[in-house]
Amino acid sequence: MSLVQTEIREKTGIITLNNPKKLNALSEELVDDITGALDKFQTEKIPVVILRASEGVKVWSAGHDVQELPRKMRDPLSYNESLARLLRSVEHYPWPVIAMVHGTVWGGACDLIMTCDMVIGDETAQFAMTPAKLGVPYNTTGILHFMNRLPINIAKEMFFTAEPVPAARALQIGLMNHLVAEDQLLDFTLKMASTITTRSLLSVEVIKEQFCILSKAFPISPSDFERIQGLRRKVYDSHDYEEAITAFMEKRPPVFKGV
Ligand code: YXS
Repeated sequence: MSLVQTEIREKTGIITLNNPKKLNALSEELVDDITGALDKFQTEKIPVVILRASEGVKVWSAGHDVQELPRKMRDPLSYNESLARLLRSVEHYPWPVIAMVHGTVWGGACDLIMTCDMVIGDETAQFAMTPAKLGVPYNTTGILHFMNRLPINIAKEMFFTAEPVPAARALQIGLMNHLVAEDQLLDFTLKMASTITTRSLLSVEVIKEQFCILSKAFPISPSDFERIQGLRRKVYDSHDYEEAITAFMEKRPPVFKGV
């Protein structure tokens, strides 16, 4: 039984996250179902995709499935890990992927939203970037997603406070393209999607790919690359990382020691 529902309306593909009992946490299984749906739409040359959660959910997605994070001494966000694979499949879908948000978005799901090409939400939408709460050394490509989309001071505030950003503020800082009333969200999003389907899809595809290439055009020296790897390892090898994951499982606040 798939954890996503898919449909095609007026040449627009819709992928609905549908694992409410796990608050649409981005488990391996859910990630495989989302990437499978994107592959299917790509084969059918569907020119625009809407990524949404089921009607009326409180939580759009609770982020990475914490139960699937390594407990210690392993990079929780490495290149082949499920979240990274999901973000790349959205990034490399040839045509626009629009995030349609009703409900709260957490951690890796916030990065998923930042990787979608556009974001449209209603007044219930909230976005929280949580690695500092979970003792996680976020990865470089993920931080770049936020740097490309938000002023760096705003991106830092999201990472350092891990506090949810409410819808009006998300619109103001440019995290969301549009903030629309809950009862107009789907129609508004479908209307934008159908406008895109009337444009030259070859041109849209090449422009999207150029945005993707240019947004990663950040020269970094091999020694800086290795320094980042070393810094991140210090975190996922730390007491704080192991304590945060354990505390989450034990439903208690973590006690960080900075080591
Ligand atoms: O008590 P049970 O067994 O029913 O389980 C509870 C929660 O433990 C579980 N759950 C999750 N399980 C795995 N991974 C998750 N991310 C996750 N979130 C929740 O779902 C059951 C119901 O949760 P509960 O009782 O807290 O629901 P609620 O309605 O009171 O609160 C909803 C939330 C989303 C506000 C709350 O569940 C929450 O704060 N969840 C954690 C959100 C979060 O911090 N996500 C980041 C995950 S780590 C990640 O994405 C990256 C690695 S990073 O941190 O680096 O960005």
